[in-house]
Amino acid sequence: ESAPAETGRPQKYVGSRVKRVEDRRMLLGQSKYLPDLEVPGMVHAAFLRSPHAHAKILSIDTTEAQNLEGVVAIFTGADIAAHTKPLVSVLQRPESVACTKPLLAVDKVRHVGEALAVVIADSRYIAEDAIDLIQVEWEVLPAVTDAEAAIADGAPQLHDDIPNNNIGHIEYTHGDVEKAFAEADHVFSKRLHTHRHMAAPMETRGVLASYDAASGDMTMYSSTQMPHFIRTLLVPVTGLKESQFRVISPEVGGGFGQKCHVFVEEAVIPVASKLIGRPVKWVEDRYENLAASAHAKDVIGELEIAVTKEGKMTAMRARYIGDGGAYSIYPWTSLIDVLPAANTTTGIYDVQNLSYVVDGALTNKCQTGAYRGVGWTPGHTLREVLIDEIAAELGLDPVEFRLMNVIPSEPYVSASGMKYDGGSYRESLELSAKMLDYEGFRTRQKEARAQGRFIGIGFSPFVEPTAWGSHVAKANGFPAEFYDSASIHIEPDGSVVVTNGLQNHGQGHETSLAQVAADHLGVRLEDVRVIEGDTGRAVYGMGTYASRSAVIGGGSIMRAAADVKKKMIQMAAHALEVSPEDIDLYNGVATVKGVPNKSMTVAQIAGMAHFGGAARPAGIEPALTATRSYDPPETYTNGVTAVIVEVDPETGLVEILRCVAVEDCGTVLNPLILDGQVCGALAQGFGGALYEDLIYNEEGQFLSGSLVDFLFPAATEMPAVEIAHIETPSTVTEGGIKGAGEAGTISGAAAIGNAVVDALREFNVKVDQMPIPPNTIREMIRKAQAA
Ligand code: MCN
Ligand code: SMO
Repeated sequence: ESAPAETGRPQKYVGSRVKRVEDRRMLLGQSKYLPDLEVPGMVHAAFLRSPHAHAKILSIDTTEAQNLEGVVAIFTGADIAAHTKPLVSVLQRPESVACTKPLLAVDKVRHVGEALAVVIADSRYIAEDAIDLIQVEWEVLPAVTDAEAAIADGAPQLHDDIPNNNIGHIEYTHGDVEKAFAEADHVFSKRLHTHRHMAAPMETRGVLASYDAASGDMTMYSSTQMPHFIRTLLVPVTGLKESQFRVISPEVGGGFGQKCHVFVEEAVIPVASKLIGRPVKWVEDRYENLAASAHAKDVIGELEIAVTKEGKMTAMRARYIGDGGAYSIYPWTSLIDVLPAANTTTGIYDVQNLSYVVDGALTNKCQTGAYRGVGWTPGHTLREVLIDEIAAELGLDPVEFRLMNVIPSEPYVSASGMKYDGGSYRESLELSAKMLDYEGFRTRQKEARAQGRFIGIGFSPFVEPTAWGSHVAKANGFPAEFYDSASIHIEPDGSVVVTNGLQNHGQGHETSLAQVAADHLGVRLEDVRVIEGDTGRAVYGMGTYASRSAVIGGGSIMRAAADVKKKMIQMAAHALEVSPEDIDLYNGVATVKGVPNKSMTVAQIAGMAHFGGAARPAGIEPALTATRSYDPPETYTNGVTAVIVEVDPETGLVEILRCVAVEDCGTVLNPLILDGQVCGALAQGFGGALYEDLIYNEEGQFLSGSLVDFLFPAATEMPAVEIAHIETPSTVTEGGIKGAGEAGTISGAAAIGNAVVDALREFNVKVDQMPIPPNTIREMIRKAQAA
């Protein structure tokens, strides 16, 4: 089904449901993940981690542990600090306050699970046993576990150089917000706390580093989403030189944003390998991943909306307080949640008066960082749940109310300054309503109620910012440039190698980006090999996150392909004695237009390019290769998640009866992969709505340290998703592509929240937190009844 017709134009792999080339090795268990890797002489690491939320380290005694047979070395915080620099996390904007994280804690620990020593031993078992033999004397300090309390006066200070435990107080205003509120007929407000949850990738983190003293070369395997960029960021930390530092990301079993940071373990393990002169491997266990990687989306949001009596929203005033945990994550900072939440406050609505205040609190919990949908999720959930409340208060239909306020489908600049590149905002909402037969729904709802059933419908139309380019990075102060590059080589036999700086960890790049290359080169798909995730083999780039690979990877491949194709056509024209305009290069064959039997294969052209000597046209360099970069302007995907749920008010259980996903990500590369992205993102959105909650008690003890305590949905909890695509090509990106990786995780919780409220309409419940597991739904009903 994959190959385009041998004849007939235009050639198009892009847009077809090509099966993923990477699946065979995965389904057969042949993929090599980090834990599968073995290097001769390899030893194993385990980390000593804090049992306290906040404590001084008075002394640390490793003598007994050192003496255990099989222990190779032990490094404390002070030992590692002597050879490294700490991680310093700061945005390039004046409000951002720098936060320093030692690689291993030296004087003080600031959350349960923080690493303070590493043991290297012949086996992981021995290393773990030695960990138990290390004696630490602690002075336990009072912990702060509430974000609002943390930034209030008098809270225990976590870092000497961060007053008020606040890594950034940011204020923004656009338009005349005061006036709009003063003139409004109605003002509605809401507070909603999205609790911390996390990516919880099936594969945990892990590092294997091997230093070769003879050459000075470091090879590091890490389960990371950004091999080149962590290498760059580790240079000042480790003192290694980039030209002698190869980072390889093997098969990665899910990242979901968690693995697009630089973690202390990724610095400690290579440094330890260099110090002991042996390869060192560390594979994170599940407790470590839950307690000490990166949590996410812990945001308290408050939103006020001004509305006229005609139902037009005129202004929004928002406040977002993020709970960043004990350290501002490196390199993006823990403002990675609150800033995106603030930026998308107005969503798909035409509201030009906006103000927001953002605070980045630090508390004695695990750091928070990027996780699919980042802070768009909590901001979006707050707005969309409030919008349903407003519609109910005003006696308006929630879909109608939204349509009365929707932005035009043409390019539009939001009050926060985002440049939407056009989309199907109205159309997608109408389509989702149609797919759920919304017209007939209220009747069906009444009938169900008559039978004692509580069903409800919830709509959640979203914008998904994707593929941030460098100017978006700059506007926010993110410490990176967001271009990427692609390199294309046609080998002498005509087979094609595409490399880029992205990292495929489930998004099907080996297939979808090969489709782009094949189309734009005019070669056969089966001749294209896409290589990513290895600084030793692939051209430099920033890695895969922020739904950037289809747009930026695709765009740089298109550019490089155009250069290589032009050269192939020049060669073929020369050999076939026609002018380049007369050559049609398609599906691996260059043919003289109108003369089907006068042709050359790409293999013949490649042979000529590499070994053709005098047969090549004069003035044209040998070989067929090009490297190009792409740094896109802003592009925004849009769509709607809409669900029908049934709620049992007795037990608080929610069942998703139907789920509709309308997605508009411009030009679609591969609908099969895209559908997988849509469903996967929704599973995570629904997890955040119904199950996932990382809990600390008041002393800062972590209560969610296993997958028995931290629940997420499995296939059995997922509804069948009915997917529809609208294709509004981007007006600004190469090929009209927009990104698509995060939609369901942004929009899923609001859809569930709205549907639950709708199902329980007669109880008049309100959603003021996420998730809403059964006990919370019971609590919501009790609260509403008491009011
Ligand atoms: N796609 C398409 N047409 C488009 C856009 C995308 O066909 N217009 C398809 C392509 O096959 C593309 C894939 O969807 O390869 C994802 O594209 P894109 O939106 O560019 O996202 P990235 O490839 O940059 O992946 C990052 C994104 C993010 S930010 C998170 S978080 C996430 C996600 O991808 N993590 C994932 N999806 C994941 N899927 C898996 N299996 N594992 C993760 O860790
Ligand atoms: S959270 Mo996705 O890796 O941007």
